[in-house]
Amino acid sequence: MEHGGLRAAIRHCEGLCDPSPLLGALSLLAEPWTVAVVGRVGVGKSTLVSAWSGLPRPIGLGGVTRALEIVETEGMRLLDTPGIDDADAALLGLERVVADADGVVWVTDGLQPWTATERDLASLILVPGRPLWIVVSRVDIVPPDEVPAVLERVTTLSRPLRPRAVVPVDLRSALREGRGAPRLEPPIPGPRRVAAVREAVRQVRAQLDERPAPSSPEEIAGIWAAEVRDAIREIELGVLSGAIAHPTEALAALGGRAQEVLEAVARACAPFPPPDLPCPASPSEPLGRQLLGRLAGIAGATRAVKTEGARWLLEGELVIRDGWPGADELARAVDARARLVASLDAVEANL
Ligand SMILES: Nc1nc2c(ncn2[C@@H]2O[C@H](COP(=O)(O)OP(=O)(O)O)[C@@H](O)[C@H]2O)c(=O)[nH]1
Ligand SMILES: [Mg+2]
Repeated sequence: MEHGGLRAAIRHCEGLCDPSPLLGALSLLAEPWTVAVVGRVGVGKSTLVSAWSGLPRPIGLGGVTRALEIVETEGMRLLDTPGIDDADAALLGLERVVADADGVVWVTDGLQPWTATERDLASLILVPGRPLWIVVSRVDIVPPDEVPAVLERVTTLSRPLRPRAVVPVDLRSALREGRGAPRLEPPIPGPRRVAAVREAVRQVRAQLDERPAPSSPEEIAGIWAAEVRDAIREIELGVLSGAIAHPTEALAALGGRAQEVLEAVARACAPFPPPDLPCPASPSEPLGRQLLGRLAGIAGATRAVKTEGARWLLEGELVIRDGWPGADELARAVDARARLVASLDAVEANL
């Protein structure tokens, strides 16, 4: 798998969250691709492992593989398994091996292709979704005109297992002539690794969810405007309903809503300090007194809240727009978080 996406996500965790789940996933991806080579006794499993790795393996009579053997070869870990003629023993030992592998190569003998035992065992042992290749060995000693029928049989009978390929091979000559075995398609992450990476991404997202995202300076401006307009509307309704009857009361009521508005903005900025926003003029301030001097009655009350509300809104917008001391830091934090989320999305999209 391409590790670049994960590396970028790990970089973007800096200052935001703990990258260790992603580091764990990265080291899992760097582990050699583990392929379990399974099949009946004497079908050519050890010969295949040998041809693949270039390392001699005990094969044939007297060379029966009795226990699982691990052969490391360029980025791959090949698991040469004992044959599976004894179904019970096979189930005990192989199920675990296959479950932990990234992929499975099932070797079937071209002279006895896909026997009933193989069919039963395959359906018991193979994990759905685990990449599977079927290698048909000994095609060199199958009469040439029978080869297509042999491959057809294996392909048809193994179809429910959805192998990635059915590959005919002459392993003996491959080994003798040092040609190596046919290469399987390039390793892909495989379900085991995909699940681990998804889980790591989930854990990092959960960390982010625990800390609410700060809003961007543009969003802060939006929140400010909405909150101030809400306060103005509420007091206008108070005037309409008769609860507020004088300009002085209206102005005092607007001032009474200021704390709530400032707190809403501060919450949106957290954990960064909010801008130093203004409050509406109170009836006792010169600005308030000046406004009230010109207004009276219910119409005056509406006028007072509209006028002072508009001034308050605009003044706050100027403070936010001109940038307050913490604005850059807040904008950087918002960007950093967006970059991390985008890189987590990219990691998942690449699986
Ligand atoms: N002619 C021929 N013989 C093969 C082929 N693959 C394996 N053999 C022979 O089959 C015998 C059993 O092979 P081995 O790899 O030990 O089988 P395993 O029990 O599945 O590990 C050996 O004598 C191999 O040389 C093949 O493709 N063609
Ligand atoms: Mg063997």
